[in-house]
Amino acid sequence: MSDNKVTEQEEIKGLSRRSFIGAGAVIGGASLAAPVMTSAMFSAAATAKTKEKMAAHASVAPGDLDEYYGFWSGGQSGEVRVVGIPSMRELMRIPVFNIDSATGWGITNESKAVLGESQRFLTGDCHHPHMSMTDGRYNGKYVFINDKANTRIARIRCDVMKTDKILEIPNVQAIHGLRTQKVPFTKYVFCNGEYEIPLPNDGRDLDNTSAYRSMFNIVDAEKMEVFAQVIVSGNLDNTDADFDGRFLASTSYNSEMGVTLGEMISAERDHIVVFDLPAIEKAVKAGNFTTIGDSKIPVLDGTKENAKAKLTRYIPIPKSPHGINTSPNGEYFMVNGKLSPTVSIVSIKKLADVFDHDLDPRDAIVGEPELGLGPLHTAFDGRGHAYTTLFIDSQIVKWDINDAIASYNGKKVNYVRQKLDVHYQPGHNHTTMGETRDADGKYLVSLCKFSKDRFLNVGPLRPENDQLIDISGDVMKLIHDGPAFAEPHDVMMVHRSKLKPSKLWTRDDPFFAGTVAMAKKDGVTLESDNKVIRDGNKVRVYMTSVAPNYGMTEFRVKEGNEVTVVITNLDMIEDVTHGFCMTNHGVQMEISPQASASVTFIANQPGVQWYYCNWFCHALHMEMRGRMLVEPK
Ligand code: K7E
Ligand code: CUA
Repeated sequence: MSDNKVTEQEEIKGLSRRSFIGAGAVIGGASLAAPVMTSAMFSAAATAKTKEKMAAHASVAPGDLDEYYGFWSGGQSGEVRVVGIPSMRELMRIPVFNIDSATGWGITNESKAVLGESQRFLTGDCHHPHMSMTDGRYNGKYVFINDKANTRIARIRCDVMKTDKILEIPNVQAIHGLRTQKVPFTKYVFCNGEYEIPLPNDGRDLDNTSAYRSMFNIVDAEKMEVFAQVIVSGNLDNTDADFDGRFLASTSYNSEMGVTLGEMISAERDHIVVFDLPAIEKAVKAGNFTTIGDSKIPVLDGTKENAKAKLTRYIPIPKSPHGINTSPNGEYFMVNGKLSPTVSIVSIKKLADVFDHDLDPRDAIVGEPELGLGPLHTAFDGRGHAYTTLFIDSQIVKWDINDAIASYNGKKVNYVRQKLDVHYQPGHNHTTMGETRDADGKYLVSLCKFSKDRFLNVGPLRPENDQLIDISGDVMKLIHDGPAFAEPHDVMMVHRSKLKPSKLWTRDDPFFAGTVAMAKKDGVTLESDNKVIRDGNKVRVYMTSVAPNYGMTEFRVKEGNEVTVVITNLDMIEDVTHGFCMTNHGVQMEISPQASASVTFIANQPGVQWYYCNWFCHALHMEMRGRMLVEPK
């Protein structure tokens, strides 16, 4: 709609707005009533000086620390990344659903214990990282993330920034939307099964699509076990929780339960499903549930047809909604229209009347501002503004929530405050602390799906572009382009005061408790012993490491032995991480200060096999190596 207008940012780049893929065709003809102010109307023509000023704003000087931790979904890479805000410097990668050559994730015995049965999967598709909360505020304890590819969720411990639990969710397919309970604390993690399947999905009803179902999943956050599953009408996409501890709401883009694209977008309206958590807990407690196949998980009927159970309510929403976001004042669920140019504002207060006093569900909608083409996700600044990504328009639209509600009530008022071009096609956006009571309105990140011409060409596969936007003033300002590999989808940003990561491991950490127990059985003291234990065909090699030495520079095994190498890093100095790599065996791992790590492999090649430290630790790091002597059979 502002195709011929030049915004401040584009003037800076000396570019005019690019037209992009013809996605507009999907909803061609949608009219947009809201008058629009572009950035250009807010500021004088941009100059090189403005550009300099903006760059200065985004930079954090060498040696200075960022103000926020960003937890970035790693998309199809299956990992989570920690990024400093506002520098956008990548600080760490936390392997979750992937195999990681640097840390040995998926290779070490400790990580395999976390992966459990699900280590048979080598892939992951992460979308939604969300931190645990207490009273609607981040508590710095865990970050949870979904795996759409293999129907799992994982938990990351924020003290050591390692994944400590992975859970496969049965009876559903493709976990997509995920949120943590905000109030009173994160007792549960909520996640949506996106694709509809027969229940149980054991070969029955292959062609009987009317028997397919999606389910909402409630997971105990401490135990990492499924507490209950709720069958719904339609499918489930994204979800969010209220600030009262009562309602959850999920979007459904396929209420038709179609199996082809045409069928999925045939109805004029889809819906959101609102779940009443205390009612669900009560039903489970009362034993009012069934189970599916040999799974013992309580399954509740929350379909439209079972309205009398009062577990759920369905609110009609324009066709194919996508993201859903709770405003940080706890008043509204914002339902992003995707195929509709609107966001539907659902009053959470009125939801109580829908459940308790049979108010018409559609009456819970108190606003439906028209914002632009392809609204996908909304973020907040804590000052009454909402920021919605417009996928098709390639813009972030900033709008005033109260004015949008007033406009819905017939008042002539312009609720759109600004539209800022982003590059290009944004999916999620997220503001600093914006999903909590502490929303501080400082920065917004726009996760753009396409970077096209923003960076040097790196071949047909391009990076995404995660753009940093300063939202602290009246006008949004784009201050940084951040190329990122493998579609992040979503991100959450938490003030650094909320997190206190450890500098060293503590020796009693549960992460390597299994290894400690194994050593104890072998009569080995990990902190001092360098010992080989022979147990039939199995050989366990225990050694210490202190830069630049391994406690053992050779050990002897027989061809075909199953060898477990356990290393305990005795270094007490921050950042002195050692590694262990057995050449030609596909084996390597990280051992950070005061940690124990272990790896098991078959000594299948007779001869001299050198092992070495593969994390640079000391001037004599190259010399930190030893020999595995393998006697032929
Ligand atoms: Cu919009 Cu998976 Cu949150 Cu992608 S989802 S954008
Ligand atoms: Cu130890 Cu490099």
